[in-house]
Amino acid sequence: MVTLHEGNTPLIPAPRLAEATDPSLRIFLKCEGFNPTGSFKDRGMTVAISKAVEAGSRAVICASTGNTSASAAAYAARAGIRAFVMVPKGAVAIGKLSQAAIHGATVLVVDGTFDQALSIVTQIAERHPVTLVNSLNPFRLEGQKTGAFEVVDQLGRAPDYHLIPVGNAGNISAYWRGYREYHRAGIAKELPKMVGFQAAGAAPIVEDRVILEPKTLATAIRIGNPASWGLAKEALQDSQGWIDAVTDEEIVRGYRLLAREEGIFMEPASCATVAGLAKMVKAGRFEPGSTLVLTLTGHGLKDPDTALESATRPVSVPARLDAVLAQLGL
Ligand code: AN7
Repeated sequence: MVTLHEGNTPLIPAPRLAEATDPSLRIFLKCEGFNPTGSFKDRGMTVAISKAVEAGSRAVICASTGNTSASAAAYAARAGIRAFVMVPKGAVAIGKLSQAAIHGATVLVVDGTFDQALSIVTQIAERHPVTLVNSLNPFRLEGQKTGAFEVVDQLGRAPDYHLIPVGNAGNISAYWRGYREYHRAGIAKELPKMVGFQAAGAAPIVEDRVILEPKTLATAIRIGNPASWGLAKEALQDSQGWIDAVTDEEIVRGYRLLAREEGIFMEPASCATVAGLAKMVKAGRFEPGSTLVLTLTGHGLKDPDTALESATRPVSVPARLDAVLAQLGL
């Protein structure tokens, strides 16, 4: 097994989010940004890379909005095999790019979208001796479903609603599979309603059409033609859940709220769930007293640029006591 001891991430209560939205709700945050490479992708990558090595593969390939490439690069390094990653130009957060680079992956920046890159790497993996580690690789979702197992283990039950950001739509599908398996095994008596959120400029499932030029500041979910579209629709239908879109402005509001009120710094795509929480509470979509889990998919340090742009700027001061005190207003 090729592992960096991923998983076992904390499920943290979020009373201030409840206060800010609906105090009757019990809200918990599944902090997937605390995985080894800073995102939930590690749960799937440990399985995908282990199975690739088992099958004798010496190289893996993926297209990525950033986190998959960071995870693939790290696990390939751990396994001693090569990683080729393709990312869209100008649309990947700097932390993710630096991870892929330092782990020794061959990084190709494509002048196009994630969806175009995914189509290219899929064709390459069909014809050449490299293993595709995008979530079209079935072992990825098998690993990612453990997120749902852990939520039930930690909460002692399944939540009433599970809120999750949707990009390529693998994770919502994986969580639903996990919940169903635990339910079938009798470990969870309940099943949650799965509630997905896409960014308004990149909401193909919400709008039920391919988006050729997706746009959002949440670059992780800037995806116009999700690979697991069908599985995600099944998850939404079977769980009696739903999917909605949140604007970049709402995402940034959620991003700041989470960081400032709960002390948890997650990247913008993750905060589509916080934005979605606020929007759905306003729309009266949650039964009062319900238990909610939000998957926070990636760490805030992945994208320091957006953090600085979204917050009060640091202030420069001369190295003098009076000048510092004047700034502090004490
Ligand atoms: C932080 O890295 O697709 O719906 O190439 O990085 O399972 O795709 C990332 C996706 C949510 C969406 N939050 O999950 C990639 C990539 C973060 C992400 C998603 C991603 P899926």
